[in-house]
Amino acid sequence: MSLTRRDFIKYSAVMAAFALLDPARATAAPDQGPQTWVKGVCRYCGTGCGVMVGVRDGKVVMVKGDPNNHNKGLLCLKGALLPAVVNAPDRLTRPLVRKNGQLTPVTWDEALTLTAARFKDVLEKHGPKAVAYYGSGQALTEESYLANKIFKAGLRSNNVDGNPRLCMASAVGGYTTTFGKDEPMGCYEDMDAATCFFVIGSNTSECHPVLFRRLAARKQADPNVKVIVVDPRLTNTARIADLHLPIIPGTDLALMNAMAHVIISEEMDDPRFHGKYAVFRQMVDGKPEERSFDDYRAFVAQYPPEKAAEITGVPAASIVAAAKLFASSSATMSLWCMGLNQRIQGVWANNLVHNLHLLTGKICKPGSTSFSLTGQPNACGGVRDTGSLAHLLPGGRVIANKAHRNEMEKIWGIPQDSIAPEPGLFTTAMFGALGDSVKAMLVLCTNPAQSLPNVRKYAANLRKDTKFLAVIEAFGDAETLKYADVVFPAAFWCERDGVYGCGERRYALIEKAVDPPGEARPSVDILVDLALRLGVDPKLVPFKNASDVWDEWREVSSHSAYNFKGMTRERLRKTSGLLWPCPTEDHPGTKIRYARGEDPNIPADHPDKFVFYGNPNGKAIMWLRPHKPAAEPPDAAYPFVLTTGRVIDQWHTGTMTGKVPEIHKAFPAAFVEVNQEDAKRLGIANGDTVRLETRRGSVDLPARVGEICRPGLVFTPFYDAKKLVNELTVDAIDDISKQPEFKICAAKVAKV
Ligand code: MGD
Ligand code: MGD
Ligand code: SF4
Repeated sequence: MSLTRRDFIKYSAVMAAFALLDPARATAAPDQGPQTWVKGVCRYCGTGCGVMVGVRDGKVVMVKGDPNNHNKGLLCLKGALLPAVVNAPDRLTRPLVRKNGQLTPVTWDEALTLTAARFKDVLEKHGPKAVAYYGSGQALTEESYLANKIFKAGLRSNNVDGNPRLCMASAVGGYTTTFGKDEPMGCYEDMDAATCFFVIGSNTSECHPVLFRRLAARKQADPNVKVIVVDPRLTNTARIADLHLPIIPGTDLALMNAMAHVIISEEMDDPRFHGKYAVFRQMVDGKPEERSFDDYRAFVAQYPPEKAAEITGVPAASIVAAAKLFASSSATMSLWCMGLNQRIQGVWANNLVHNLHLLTGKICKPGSTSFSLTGQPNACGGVRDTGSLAHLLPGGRVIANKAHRNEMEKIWGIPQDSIAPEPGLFTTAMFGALGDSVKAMLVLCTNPAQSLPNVRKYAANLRKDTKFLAVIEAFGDAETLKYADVVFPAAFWCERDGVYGCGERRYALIEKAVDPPGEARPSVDILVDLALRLGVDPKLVPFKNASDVWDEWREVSSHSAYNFKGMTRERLRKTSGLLWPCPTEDHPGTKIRYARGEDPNIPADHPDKFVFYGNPNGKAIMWLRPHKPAAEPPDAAYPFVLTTGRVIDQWHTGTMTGKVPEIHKAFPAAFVEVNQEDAKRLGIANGDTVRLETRRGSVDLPARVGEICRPGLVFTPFYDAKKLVNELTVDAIDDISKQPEFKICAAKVAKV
C-alpha cells in the first residue's frame, strides 16, 4: 500500500500516541487496488496482529488489519507498510557463493552441494559439536521445528540456538523455574478485564502498539483502571501512567521485593491462595532449599520502602502506592519485556513478578495474570514451543533430562540414547567458539553481525577463515552477509505458507499470497534439500512442504502439555488463530492455563481449582531472590548508564523497515537521548554530535536532549547499520538464561 505524504503526516501525528492504522483508511485507486485478499499475520512483533494481504497481478499491493483477529483490524505503521518491504529492490533472488572474496551468483545445486560438502567434512573430522544452527523467532514454526530436528536428531548436534536467547530466554527461565512450564497462562483478552496494569521494563506504546491501544482504551473506558509504569525513561507508555516509577536501571528486584514487603505488612496478601498453591524456595550454594512463608516474609522485610528507595531511586511513597494499587485492584495484569529480560538478573526479575501475583492470588483469573510480552512474531510458537534452543527439546522438554530425551527419541523414531546428553552452546558461547571448536554454522532469518552484544568481539570470529558460514536470508543488505561463505535466497513472509505463534499462545496461519522473487525458495524446502545432501536419514525429513511439517509437529505436541493436535491446517485457515492447549478438532482453545474448567490438561473432577502441573506437586514456586548490581555499573571513568532498545517504526537491524521511505524519513539514523540536566552540564545542545563511549568502543551520534531519560542515563536504538551500537554493549549474561545484559553498561558522553 502506498500512503500519500499527507496521509503519512496525519498518521505520524496519531503515531505519537498510538501509531495505528484503521482498516478503513486502507484505500487505493480502483485500478491499483487489490484483486484478491489473503489472510495472514503481521511480519513484525509478538503482538501477532492478523492482516489481510491485498494482491494485484501477483504482487502485494496493500496490507490491512484483519477485523476478525484479536487486533480487530488495527495495525501500526510497520505492519501497514509491509508491501514496500516485500517488493524491495534488494531482495535476494539467486544463491551466492563467495569466490575471490566476492559473493557471486551460482546455481542452487552448486550452493547446496558446497554447503553439504563443507558441513560433512567438519562432521567427519570434528564430530557433531563442531556444527551449529543459529535461528530466529521470526522464522516460521515449521522452519524452526525442522531445523531443530535436523540438527538434534539427524546430525546429533545440540548446537541449536537463536535470537530468542537475546530476547525471551529470561522469560522462559522465569516461567519454567516458577511454574515448571514455559509460556504465559493468560491471553490478550485479560487486558479487557484488568483494573490495574503493572508495566515494568516494557515500552509497550512503541514496541507492541496495538496492545498498547487496547490498554489505553481500557483505561479510557473506565477511570478506575490504574496504570503503573516502571521504566527509567519517560516513554510514551509512561506518559499515560497514573504512577510512573523512573527506576535506576537494574534495581527492579529491590523494588519488587519491597512491594511484596508492603503487601504482606499491610495484610493485603492472599494467604488462602499462596498457602494452598505455592511453595517457597531459595538457592543456597547452587542448590534449591525449601522455605516457609515466614522465611519469605523475613526475606522481603530486608527491603523496607526507605531502603528500596535508596537502591532504586524511586521515592518510598511511590513504592508503597504501587504495592497498594497492585494488591487492592480487582484484577491486576503485569506486562514486561526487555527491561527485565535483558539483564544478568533477568530470570530472577521474572520470578519476582510471578511472586507478586502468587502472593496476592491475582493469577489465572480473567484480568489477573503475569504476562510476559513476547518480542518477535514467532519466538513463542517457533522457538520456545518447538524447543529450538540449545538446552531444550520440543514441548517443554529439556536436553538434560534423560526421560525427556528418550521420549523424543521414541517420537522421532531414532535409537534410544542417540540425542546427545549435554546441552549445546548458547548464543554467545556459540559465536565465541566460531572458527575454533565450531567450524560450520547455518544462520536462518537473523542478522547476528549487527544484533549480538559486544559485537566486535564476535565479528572477529565471523571473519576467521577457519569457519564456514551459510546464511538463509531475504535481503541483500544484512550485515551478516559480509561474513557469509554461502547465501541462500529465502521466500519472505507471505511468499510461502506457515504458522506463527504470537505472545498469547495463539497459532495463526500465514497463507501464501504471492510467489517469491527470482529463484528464492521457502526455507523448509532449503532445509530438507540440505539435510538430504548431508546424509540425514530421509525418514526424518519426509516433508514435501510446510503443511507436512506442521502435521508432524501437531502430532508431536500431542505427547506434551502443549498439545495442539486439534489445530489442523484447515482449521487455522478458517479461523484467525487458536490458543493452545487445543487437543482435539472440536476444542475451542485455551484462554487461561492452570485453571480447572479452562485448561484441558486438568481433569474436570480435580479437587483443586488451580494446578501448576509443570511442577511435580502441582504448586508454583515463590523464589527468594535478592537484588544484585548490574554487571557493569557506572563509575568515575564511565559515569552514565547506557541502555539500548527500540523506536516505534524501525525493526531491529533495519533490513526491512529501513527500506520503507516513510519510515526512513521519520527515523533516518540512530541518535542518543540525553537528559536535559546532564546535557546542560556537559554543554550539549539538541542535535549536537556527541561521542558515546564504553570500554568496548565509541560511536558518534546526534543528541536528542530532553526529559525522556532520567539523569545519568542515555538511550540509543540499534537499528542503524551505519552506527553499530552493539559494539558498545556488554556481553555479560544471566547465569540461568544466558541472556545478555543489553540494557545496562557504563558509558561516557562528550560533545565532539
Ligand atoms: P525496548 O526498547 O528494548 O523495548 O520491547 P521493549 O522491551 O518494550 O526496552 C523497553 C524499555 O526497558 C525501555 O523503555 C527502557 O527504558 C526500559 N529499561 C531499560 N532498563 C531498565 C531497567 O533496568 N528496568 C526497567 N524497569 N526498565 C528498563 C522489546 C520487543 O519489541 C522485542 S524483544 C522485540 S524482538 C520486538 N522488536 C521491536 C522492534 O525492533 N521495533 C519495534 N518498533 N517494535 C518491536 N517490538 C518488539
Ligand atoms: P533482525 O533485523 O530482525 O534482527 O536481532 P536480529 O534477529 O539479528 O534480523 C532478521 C534478519 O532476517 C534480517 O537480516 C532480515 O533481512 C532477515 N529476514 C527477514 N525475513 C526473512 C525470512 O523470511 N527468511 C529469512 N531467511 N530471512 C529473513 C534481533 C535481536 O536483537 C533481538 S530479538 C533482541 S530482543 C535483541 N535486542 C537488542 C537490544 O534490545 N539492544 C541491543 N543493543 N541489541 C539487541 N540485539 C538483539
Ligand atoms: Fe505488526 Fe506488531 Fe504493529 Fe501489530 S503491533 S501491526 S504485529 S508490528
